[in-house]
Amino acid sequence: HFDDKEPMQSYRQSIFALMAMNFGPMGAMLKGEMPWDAEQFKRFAEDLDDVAELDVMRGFAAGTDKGTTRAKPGIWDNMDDFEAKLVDLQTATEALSDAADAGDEAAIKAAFGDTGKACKACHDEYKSKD
Ligand code: ASC
Repeated sequence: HFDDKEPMQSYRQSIFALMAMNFGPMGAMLKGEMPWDAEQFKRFAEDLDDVAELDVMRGFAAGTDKGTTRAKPGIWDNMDDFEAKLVDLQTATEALSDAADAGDEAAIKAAFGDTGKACKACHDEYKSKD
């Protein structure tokens, strides 16, 4: 039957999947698991930032918490903190994209590390491990 929570759950999960699919290859390049390609790296960084700038909060609208995804109920009890962590992520992905454009390896590595920390900060608090 029609479940109006499901579309928003799919929406937010799709956003996070796209984030991971752009973040992952950058990590692989930085670790030497994938050949370094500055143009591709820039593209991943730019797309990651674009995805992070989508209306992520729409995916967490009131009433979309059903306890069947890994999104913890605490999100809906701490919406301001949750949104602040999203803004931190957007700040980090923009800095990473800027660093990729500038092409300085140390700055790229630092900005990539900050982006990973922003992912993790939110996961630690708001994403269930299973
Ligand atoms: C990923 C992914 C995450 C983050 C996180 C970074 O590629 O799927 O959840 O990076 O591990 O700390």
